[in-house]
Amino acid sequence: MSGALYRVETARGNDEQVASMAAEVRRGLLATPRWLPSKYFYDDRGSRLFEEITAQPEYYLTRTEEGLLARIADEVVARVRPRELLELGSGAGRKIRLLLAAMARAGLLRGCILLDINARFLADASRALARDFPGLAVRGVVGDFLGDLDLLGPGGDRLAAFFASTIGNLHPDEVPPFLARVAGHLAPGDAFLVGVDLVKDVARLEAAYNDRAGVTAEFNRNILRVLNDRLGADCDPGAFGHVAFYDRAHARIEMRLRSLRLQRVRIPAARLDLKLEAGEEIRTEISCKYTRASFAARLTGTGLGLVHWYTDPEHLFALALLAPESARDG
Ligand code: AVJ
Repeated sequence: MSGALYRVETARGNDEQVASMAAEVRRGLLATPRWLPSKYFYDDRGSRLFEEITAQPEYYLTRTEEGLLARIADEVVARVRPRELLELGSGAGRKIRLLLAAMARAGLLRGCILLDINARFLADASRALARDFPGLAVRGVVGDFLGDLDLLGPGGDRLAAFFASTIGNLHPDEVPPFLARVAGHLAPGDAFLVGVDLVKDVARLEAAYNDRAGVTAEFNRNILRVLNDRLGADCDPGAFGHVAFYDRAHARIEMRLRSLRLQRVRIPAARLDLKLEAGEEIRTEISCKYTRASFAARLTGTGLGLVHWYTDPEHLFALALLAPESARDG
């Protein structure tokens, strides 16, 4: 039998993951204002809820990015001529198929690496890609795109991709060091395709994070269930309301959980016993929105330059094609 060509590795053991999560949660919940790292949304239920968000009529991001990618995939592959695709934060791994198909059409497709925080989604996506692209060698790495890039090895004939405007979850100050680290895994001639949600009408932005069906609210509250499951917390998700609004000054959506009453929350693994006032909020996510200029300003000193800025006709979303400066400068 032709064994499907895929393997999945985990960067860190479970105890180590729980210990670092406990430390991060402790630090965030003791800060003023309180916050939680948004990567902890994505257990199996959270990853599924995010997939459900992408199908909501208000959530224009995913369908706009997919439409744009379908239009430009062949052109990007013709420019970069990659043999290996590397996707950061791959999730269900649908968009990557558009690029893999373009690479296959160009006769270039050899390997693909997926990095994602959710082991189950990663294994499912890796298996499905290996099945659907015969001969493709798929490597799945369970990890986080901020901490675990070093597992990805050196570049060369590589196109890296970071879709969904997940880069918006980073504070703008974190973007240049992140891009510089990605640049360290690219060789001259390689490229990095980054999905970027754009500054737009406030009503449209706020609607995308307050869908009528309430899926985003459920996704937001899911982080509390993750605290319960992984850290032995006793959070009551029903005692928190969903808050999402656009902060114009910082050009970002902020998502928060608002305590609906005075309550106590215990998180044993994080050695926390908190009293939350009625109305007190915990920030669970920032989702920064960019313009071409504000995004380009984040590239300074990263070793990456903007090769091309692709956008949809309505200018809702952009795909920025970045490349190591040395490659552009010759
Ligand atoms: C996939 C992280 C980019 O910020 O729009 C969707 C996650 N949060 N609805 C985003 C999300 C609320 C999404 N990212």
